Amino acid sequence: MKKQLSIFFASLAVIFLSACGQGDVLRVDDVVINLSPVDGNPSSGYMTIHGGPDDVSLVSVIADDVMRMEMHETVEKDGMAQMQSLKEVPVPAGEKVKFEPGGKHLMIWGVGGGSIHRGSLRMIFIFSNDDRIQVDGVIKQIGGAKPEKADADADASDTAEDSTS
Ligand SMILES: [Cu+2]
Repeated sequence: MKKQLSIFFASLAVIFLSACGQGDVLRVDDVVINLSPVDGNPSSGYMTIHGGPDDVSLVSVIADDVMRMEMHETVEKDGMAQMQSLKEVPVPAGEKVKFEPGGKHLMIWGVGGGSIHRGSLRMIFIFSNDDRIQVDGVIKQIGGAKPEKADADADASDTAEDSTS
């Protein structure tokens, strides 16, 4: 009887250990879209991806309320910053992958007025293992600068309300 019990506990320990190794959950957070202050220019998107139990790749990011969205990376070539589009972004198991200014980023054209008004954009991140993660990205309006409109008209009122961000 005693021997059976210790076998029972031994196998229980194994179960706990393996559960421990799978503690990493593939997820996306801190999704922020910096809305371009200039109409027609692309906005940029940033986020943090947390790798799950397996190596995967981010293969696409989509949203109903945009015209176009691409994954880009800013790289330096001969002292000049250049952007190249990325077909997929590896997300190793248990590791963090950041999209941030000066590095990988989302380039977003034509963010819909409804989303801008709500201040959030519903996005779906699609991974190579068929995981689809829906996240509402926070839309931030860049305070102040509206270079093209500044002297064209006097709509400074709608830039003023977001100048704190
Ligand atoms: Cu870009």
